[in-house]
Amino acid sequence: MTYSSKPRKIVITEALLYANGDVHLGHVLGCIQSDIWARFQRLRGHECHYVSGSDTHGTPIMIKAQSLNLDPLEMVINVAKRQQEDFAGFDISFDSFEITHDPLNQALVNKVYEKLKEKGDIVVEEVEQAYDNVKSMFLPDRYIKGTCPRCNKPDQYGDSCEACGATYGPMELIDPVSVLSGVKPGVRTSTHYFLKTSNYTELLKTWYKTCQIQPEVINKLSEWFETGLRSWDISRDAPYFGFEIPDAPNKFFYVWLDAPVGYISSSKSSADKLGVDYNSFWEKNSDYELVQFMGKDIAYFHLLFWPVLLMGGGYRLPNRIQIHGFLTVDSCKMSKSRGTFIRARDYLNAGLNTDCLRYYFAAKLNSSVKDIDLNLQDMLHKVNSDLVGKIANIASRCSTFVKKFHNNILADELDESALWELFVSKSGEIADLYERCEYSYAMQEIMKLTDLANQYIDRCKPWILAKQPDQMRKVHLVCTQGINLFHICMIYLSPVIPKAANSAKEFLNTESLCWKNVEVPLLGRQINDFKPILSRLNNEQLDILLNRANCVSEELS
Ligand code: B3M
Ligand code: ZN
Repeated sequence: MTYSSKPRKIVITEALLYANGDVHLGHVLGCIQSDIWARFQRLRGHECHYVSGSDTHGTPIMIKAQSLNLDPLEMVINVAKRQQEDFAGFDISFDSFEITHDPLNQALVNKVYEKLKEKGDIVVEEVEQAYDNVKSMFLPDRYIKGTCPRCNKPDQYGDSCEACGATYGPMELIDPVSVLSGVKPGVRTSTHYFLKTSNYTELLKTWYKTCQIQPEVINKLSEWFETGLRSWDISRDAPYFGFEIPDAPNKFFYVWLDAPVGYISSSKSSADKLGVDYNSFWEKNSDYELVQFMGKDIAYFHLLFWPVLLMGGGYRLPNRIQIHGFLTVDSCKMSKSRGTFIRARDYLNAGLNTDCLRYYFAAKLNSSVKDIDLNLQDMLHKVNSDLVGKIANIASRCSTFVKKFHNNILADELDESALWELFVSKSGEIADLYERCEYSYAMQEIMKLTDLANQYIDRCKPWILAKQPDQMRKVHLVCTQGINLFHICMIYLSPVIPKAANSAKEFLNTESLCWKNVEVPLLGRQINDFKPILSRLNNEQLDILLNRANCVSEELS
């Protein structure tokens, strides 16, 4: 795909987080990926609406609220607020962040449902389901545990065995018990509402051809289609925290129906801020691009069910689905018992600079769905060597002389314009890497430039020239050149390290680090005193972080 340089209009979504727990670094990874993309597009001058929110419905949320003796709505509002603060701590620049338990969302969900019904896409069927007689509720598979019927491993969930991988129905477990009451569930019949996704098989296949989807994911899609699309159960019986189905008292929409519609309702607040109509994002033939970011575990919902809701509801379809892998810590799944379950808050409260994690993730992220590993020692090394040792070093080496001999005024020409032009010429290539979410390659290209800049300063040795009175003009030109190379590198890096980019902006005394300023040299102008744009990470900070993560494991276990 090629992109013209003319202004684009883009709606960017990040998956909505369940409102039943704290944000952890795995969630932060996903948001950093989409945030870098959103910041990059804004920097390029495009109109962006970066939308997310809290997914507030479903059985786990209802149960959690009960266990805390809270009204579920009160709980989710509090959790969503905390989540929003955590994301803000990592400079995730959402333009909209709303909860799905919202009147507009309910109205939109009802509208989609009515349209599907009119089209004959909803069917009603009797379903047998496990029932907890003590709690008086139907039990989702995950709320039933028992011994695996195949390998006899005890304490397995009602849908699959973690030991042997067998899949089965919950009542096939040996000695099944309800996780909620501890008693053996009964079986009851109930009427459920199903969405016939198979009515959309051909339309889905046509959409896959035009939507930008990673090749690994396309392969997965063919697997799903091999057996044909099964109808999707979109109703749940009371008690349930969600939206009641309008023509079916005591039946609720399954959380996965109203959650993605939450992208639409949440986008309204971003649209309002710019004085545009959010309907224009979602109508057929919309002139907005729709790019959706998410983790690999929910690709299924976004590629099979969500587009059916959009088509059924008369909306446009996404142009691009960008899927990322999970976060591992020291090559293992994050684990509370190992103390590697790191919450966003642990990181923030340990006082670590968030640009460090953002840069570390960017240096590892590319457009594949492979998992990303966090190793704190590796992060320390990478951040100290690249951000402090390379990028900040350029500015700190040159700024001293500009301050001491020239009152912080830059020279009116560059020392080596060819080198400056080389930096400028990388703009297209680096932009293309950001566009394609190949951040790790973008970081490599930028770091090659910082190496060239440092080699240039090493070669010119302004600290030696500065001792020779007849070389003062040369010192001025060399340092002006170095500061200009720093300026370009900081523009290239600013989607990734916004805090450092802000300090750089102050130092360079420039209004903005927008992308097109790469081509505008800073000459003959006043700059400010240099302050470190980022300090080194040290082992004490990492120890504080790990201690906090360990405390969380104890609190939770
Ligand atoms: N809340 C699952 C998750 O948090 C779900 C995503 C909804 S996106 C519409 O991973
Ligand atoms: Zn088993």
